[in-house]
Amino acid sequence: MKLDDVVITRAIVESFYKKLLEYSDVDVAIAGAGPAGLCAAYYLAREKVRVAVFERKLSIGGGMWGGGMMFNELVVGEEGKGILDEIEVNYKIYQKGYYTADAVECISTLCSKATKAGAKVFNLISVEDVMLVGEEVCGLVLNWSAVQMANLHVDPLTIRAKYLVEATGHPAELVKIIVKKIGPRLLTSTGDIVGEKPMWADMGEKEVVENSKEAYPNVYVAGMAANAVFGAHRMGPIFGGMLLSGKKVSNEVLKKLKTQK
Ligand code: 48H
Repeated sequence: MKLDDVVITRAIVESFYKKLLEYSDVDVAIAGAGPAGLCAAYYLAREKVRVAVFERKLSIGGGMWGGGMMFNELVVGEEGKGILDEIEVNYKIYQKGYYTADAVECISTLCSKATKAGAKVFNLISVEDVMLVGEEVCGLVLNWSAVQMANLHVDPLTIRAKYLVEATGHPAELVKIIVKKIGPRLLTSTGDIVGEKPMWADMGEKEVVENSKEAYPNVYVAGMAANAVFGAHRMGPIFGGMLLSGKKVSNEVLKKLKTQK
């Protein structure tokens, strides 16, 4: 059969816009497709929650590709290993309580699980603001990353979500926007972003799971953003906490969604 170039164009444009329209009003919108954001997306989508993930970069996976200092192997502890079992990622025991997994297998599997469960990942799109109606944060304001990179004056578009998940990593960009625009009214000890503390793997891994919770009404924090917002340690290239954090936030949001019904 002869291929028509214009049919190819129409197929892409029509299917992308259909997808964007379908996901312009969702249950959960996640900012950032690193390990925490993707893991949250998987566990939510698995429960038939409508979830969209917006990722600034061309590639998903955030800081996971590089393992530790570009050695693309990950370490997970005992609890993190449970998630690798659930998502069917291979790992090897290094010594008791320390497991290693291939970073590329882990990201590609996480992404495959999340998207096949129904989560939609929109890459090349940056979250630049939140939608606030009255006192309620109820959506994300989005623009093409290319617009931001070229510093073009182009107005964004907005999508609605019942709940937002901040998973933008160390910079906690989404919560920073909330503090800048709404004021220091977070559910933290100071009301403001408390800030990330120095490296301490054992403590950081535990804290990141504890801190994965609501940080502003309807806004949940996951991954490194959770430790930045609530003020806790970094943990370096051990990734179990990121996965457990994504799962914990998905459970918190699922509870909220159930009480709404
Ligand atoms: C859209 C955005 C925006 C935006 C950023 O950095 P990540 O991998 O984040 P986590 O929390 O899932 O994982 C953290 C981990 O990678 C890490 O850095 C660790 C464990 N560090 C420990 C240590 O001690 O250093 O992913 C965040 C994603 C990235 O892909 C960004 O491009 C994306 O979010 N992002 N997407 N709009 N405004 N800001």
